Amino acid sequence: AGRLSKVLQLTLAVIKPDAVAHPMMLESLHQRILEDNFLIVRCKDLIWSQQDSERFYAEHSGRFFYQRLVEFMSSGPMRAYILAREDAIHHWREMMGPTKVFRARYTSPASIRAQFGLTDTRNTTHGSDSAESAQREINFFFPDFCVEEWMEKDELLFR
Ligand code: RTP
Ligand code: MG
Repeated sequence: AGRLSKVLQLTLAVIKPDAVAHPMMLESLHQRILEDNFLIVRCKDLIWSQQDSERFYAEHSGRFFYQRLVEFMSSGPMRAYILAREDAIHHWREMMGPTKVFRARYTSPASIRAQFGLTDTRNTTHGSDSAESAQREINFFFPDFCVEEWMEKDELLFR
């Protein structure tokens, strides 16, 4: 019971190349992550090859935006985080706001995409959309990180 019984969840968050290119945007997003009580479990800067990008977004191959998405995501540095928090997956997606920037500005003006997004593709951030995606995406970005092992270390927090 008490505070330790709260259930932590892991999610994968990415600051996309459009936001990393702007130093103040990157700094501001990092601050927002801390202010919203996420624990930063891992953080790294990386650049994708076109192949990495195609592999990560394979589920979208065939969609009209696939080519520009793949090119954009391999166009420059990005930052990936493993974040822990109660309800982390849902909370980070709430913070990002809707995918489409126009919709984000209309329905969630305080969201990250509303404030910093440029277009429906260059929309500043990514976040896992389910526990299954989080597992897959954490493995994709951090192949050395073992979710099970990390959770066992903080057994009290995860039950
Ligand atoms: P994400 O997967 O990045 O968290 O975003 P999401 O679920 O909100 O959006 P999804 O439909 O899965 O699309 C993945 C990413 O593709 C780009 N996109 N461009 N109309 C367009 O130009 C368009 N639509 C989607 C975005 O970068 C989106 O985050
Ligand atoms: Mg998605």
